[in-house]
Amino acid sequence: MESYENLWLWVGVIGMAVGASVIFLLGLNAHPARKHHYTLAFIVSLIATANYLAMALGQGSVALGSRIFYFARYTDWVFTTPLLLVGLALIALPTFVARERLNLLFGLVAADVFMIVTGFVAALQVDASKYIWYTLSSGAFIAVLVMLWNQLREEADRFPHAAQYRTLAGMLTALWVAYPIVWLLAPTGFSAISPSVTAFIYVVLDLTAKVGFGLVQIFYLRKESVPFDEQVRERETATSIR
Ligand code: RET
Repeated sequence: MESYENLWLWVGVIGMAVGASVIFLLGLNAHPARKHHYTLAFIVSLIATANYLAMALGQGSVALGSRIFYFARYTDWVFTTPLLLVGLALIALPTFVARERLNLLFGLVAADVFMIVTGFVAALQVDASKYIWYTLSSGAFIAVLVMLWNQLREEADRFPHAAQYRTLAGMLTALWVAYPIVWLLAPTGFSAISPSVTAFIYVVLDLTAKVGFGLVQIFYLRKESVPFDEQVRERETATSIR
């Protein structure tokens, strides 16, 4: 059974590497006004490739009490989850508006980084004190979701990607909510599921939340003949929109 755990980590390496390559190739002929979306999605899958490689090679984990602690999950998430949120925010808002919403963007990124760092501290504990950190991390997660579904959704509603934003935010919410549940069921929590089942669920979630989520965004963008920023500039004057 344990050998399957390693198999799932290699599926992560290959899946992320293939995802990164596809996104890179699609980015080669991307419209210059949309290139940053490809760059973000590419960096996310590249970071995941490296972290999955470290885990598959046995370098991204250490023995902790009776379990193996995969610290590389957190070195992945601490970089990739903020980038995923910024990518989503740049679907909601044209870049020239996003520049003026730094408070919201920094708030999202800060709450998200806080969530991953406190989640990392939770995973490091071998006694029940981990649930204190877990609760703190969950509080930050709720803050992220509140910002996505209140402030950012309200902003998105003023722009042409309102519908795409809702779909993507819905996809993100459904996938991200699964992580703290898996964490609780996994050896990090109650050990209700084995290490290999945990590795399997995480790799499915990670591939969908990174490569799948990136490709859906790219698909939306490629369907539009006029890039988002230009659509907004054409529709209204910059001053009336701000
Ligand atoms: C932890 C445990 C502590 C409580 C909470 C968590 C949330 C983790 C999340 C991770 C998302 C990861 C993604 C990865 C890449 O694609 C740290 C599991 C709330 C939401 C999207």
